[in-house]
Amino acid sequence: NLNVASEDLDVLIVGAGFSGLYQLQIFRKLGYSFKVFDVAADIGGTWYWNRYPGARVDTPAFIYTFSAEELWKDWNWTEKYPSQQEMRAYFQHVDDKLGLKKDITFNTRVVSAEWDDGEHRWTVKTDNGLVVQPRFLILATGSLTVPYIPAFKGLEKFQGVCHHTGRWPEEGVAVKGKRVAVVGTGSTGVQVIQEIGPEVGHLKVFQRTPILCLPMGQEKLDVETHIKQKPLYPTYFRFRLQTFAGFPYNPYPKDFTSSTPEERILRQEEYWAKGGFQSIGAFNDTAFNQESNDGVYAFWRSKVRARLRDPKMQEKLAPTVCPHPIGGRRLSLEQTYYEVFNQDNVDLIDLNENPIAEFTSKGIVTGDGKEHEFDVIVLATGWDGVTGAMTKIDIRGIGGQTVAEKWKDGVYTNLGMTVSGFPNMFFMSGPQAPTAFSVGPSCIEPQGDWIANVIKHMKKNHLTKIEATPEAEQIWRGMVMSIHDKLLVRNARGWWNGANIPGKPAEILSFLGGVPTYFNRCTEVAENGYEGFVLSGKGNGQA
Ligand code: NA7
Repeated sequence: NLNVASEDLDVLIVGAGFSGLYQLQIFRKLGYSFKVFDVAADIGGTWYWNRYPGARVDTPAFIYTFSAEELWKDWNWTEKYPSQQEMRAYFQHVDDKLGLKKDITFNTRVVSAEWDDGEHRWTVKTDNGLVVQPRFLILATGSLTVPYIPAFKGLEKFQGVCHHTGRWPEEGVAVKGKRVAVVGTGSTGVQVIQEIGPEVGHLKVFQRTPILCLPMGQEKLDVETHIKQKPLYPTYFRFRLQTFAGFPYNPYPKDFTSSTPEERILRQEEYWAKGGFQSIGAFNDTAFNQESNDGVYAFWRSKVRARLRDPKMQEKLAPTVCPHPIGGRRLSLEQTYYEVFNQDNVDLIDLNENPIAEFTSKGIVTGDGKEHEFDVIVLATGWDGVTGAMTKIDIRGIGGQTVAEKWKDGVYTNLGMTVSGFPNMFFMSGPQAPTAFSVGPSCIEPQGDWIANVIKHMKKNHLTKIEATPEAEQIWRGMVMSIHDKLLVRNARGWWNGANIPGKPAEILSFLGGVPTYFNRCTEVAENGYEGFVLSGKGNGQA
């Protein structure tokens, strides 16, 4: 496939993480010509890049995988929530089974893509001089792939070791006994802090917003457990598409506001003991009712405070008033995060009281004028999420407009997979789909199937161009926004709504109507002959 003539290329897939690999094996089975480009040196996407200390999946591994039996029947996870190293071993296993790597061009970054409306093809260029002209362009570029490093004054002056977590060096960084700073307390910061906390000499955590962490409930898994569980895997893989967030469970069906105080306590204690995201003990009304949200928060706060010795730390990490509605920002799973803040050699610097003024050759100066000296600074400052990987590529559709220009004031898509003005371009795990609010692989497979089915339909009917209509985009955007506006998430700010990136329009970037509703709509659109799209064939007019 690597030698296919450019003008005969059916599909270019950008990215070789879960999404790209899923597409690769589909098109290979269909016998279509395709290429896959990835800037990394190996497969795995997110799990290739995120090699910072403590990096770990926080979804139970048995559903955080491809669903094909040939890929799980002789693969056994060692932990319920596996490490990044084990995720990489999993991807290697997938390659051992399917031999995917031989069809991928690594170390190759796609820098531009231009639509040719005469030929009905894209012209795609890479940073190492490749030029290909696929009929279809599939952006499997991931939702958290473009690191965000704030424009800290003097950052370049620091003489010690400083890395963003998403670009951690393969050979690692020695932190034992060192003076270490962690800037940022999202899910990534949590994992780094609990991993390195016990071994560093001194740790200073620079926190702007406290994160709500839940007990992970980590378990070691033995082969017997897998033997018992595997007969149920196919059922779980189907069920994950029937639940709101693609997990193997649904929200509790009762409202907090109509439950008795005893019911509330018993339910919350029962779920807390389970571990995982469900341990927040959310009720049916927690996402939209402030009283329910406050009640769930009060329970969480009491549990976390009980683990912290110092009342000042209690207030910093589990404040009296919830920093944002529960469900408005992503929760995180922890194992020993809070215990780290009981250590004598750990300080928390609240950036709301004492912001970062500048970086110096020795460390970080805070607003109070104090210089904090470090050997290592970890930037756990997040990502230009969901849209960043797409807007970074110079993608020019009809009339030469770029995706970045089109989305300058807000995102427009049809079904969270296509963009009007950008024919024959599909994206996975991107904006206005449920991805950020669900389990990655749960959405990737049906999105991948939907896209492959469109392409199959077009080839079968000798069609060469498909484009979403601007009207369909307006309707889809309206639906995404109207669901969001009913939920308390509207009062939160973070990567879910782009508010973490200066200058990026702050608006919800995900479809929050749930996984089943989303895919039912996608299926309906296909069954109605791709309503909301215009399909045509080169030389044979409108279809
Ligand atoms: P997140 O969740 O976006 O967290 C980034 C953290 O960095 C967060 O605590 C931010 O504070 C902090 N941050 C960002 N900019 C600054 C500046 N300028 N100064 C200080 N602190 C800053 O990214 P993660 O990588 O942790 O997690 C991303 C996802 O990966 C996660 O949700 C899971 O889905 C897996 P803030 O909260 O904005 O006040």
